[in-house]
Amino acid sequence: MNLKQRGKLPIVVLISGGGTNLQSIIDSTARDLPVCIQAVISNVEDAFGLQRAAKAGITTAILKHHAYPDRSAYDAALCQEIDRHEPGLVVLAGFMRILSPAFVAHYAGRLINIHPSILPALPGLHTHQRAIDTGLNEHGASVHFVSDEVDGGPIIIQAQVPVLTDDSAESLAARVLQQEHRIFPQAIRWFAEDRLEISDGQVLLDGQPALNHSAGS
Ligand code: NHR
Ligand code: GAR
Repeated sequence: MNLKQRGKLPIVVLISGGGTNLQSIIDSTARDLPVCIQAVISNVEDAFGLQRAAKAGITTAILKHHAYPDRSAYDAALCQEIDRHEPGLVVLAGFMRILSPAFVAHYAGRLINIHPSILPALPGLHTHQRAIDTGLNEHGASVHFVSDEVDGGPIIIQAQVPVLTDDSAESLAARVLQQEHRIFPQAIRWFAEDRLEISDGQVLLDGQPALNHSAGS
């Protein structure tokens, strides 16, 4: 097991896929992000993000949802695996399974997700294709605290990108991912520095509405 490092917030990262957001967090910790990634857990056996974690010397675990009778059994096992690492923050970085209310309650106020749209627009899956199909001019990404309402929890930071006339879902996703790699480490930094609070369903940064900061860096 990783040793916890002095003054650093222990976090656990959940993934299902390529893990470029995980990589941006790993790279930020190698610079000055004051967190220590205790473990990376995937529900998908061959998620490339697991290789990124292993390369960085981070403990990994695979918990396949198919192996459990239902969502609550899976979530209970996931909870147990996460809690072994005693994280102060749990990060969903491209994790593709909806989490049950019991799971969300267990990590209330210390569970965050990055979602590839400017919420409340386009919750759910396949957001890039939907942005194109709907004819949106602007798309982007949001980091939010996770609540029972999928993609409906309090928003910490957002970033906007233009939708170009010749965009495919892939080209648009690549433009959005560049922004994700900037705003996710930023949100985690604010959390680790204890600068975020939730008040009346809204996120405050240093006591002020956090979304005012989204336009800047
Ligand atoms: N859980 C809760 N309770 N609340 C949220 O806001 C959550 C969550 C779990 C994941 C990420 C979310 C996203 O950013 C997320 C937010 C998966 C689905 C989904 O429909 C929807 C939203 C998100 C992630 N998943 C299918 C399911 O049945 C499975 C899809 C698949 O395996 O490919 O869980 O978009
Ligand atoms: C990211 O775009 C993330 O916002 C999105 O999946 C991608 C994961 O990329 N998340 C969801 O769609 C959650 N349902 P990554 O594995 O390279 O970080």
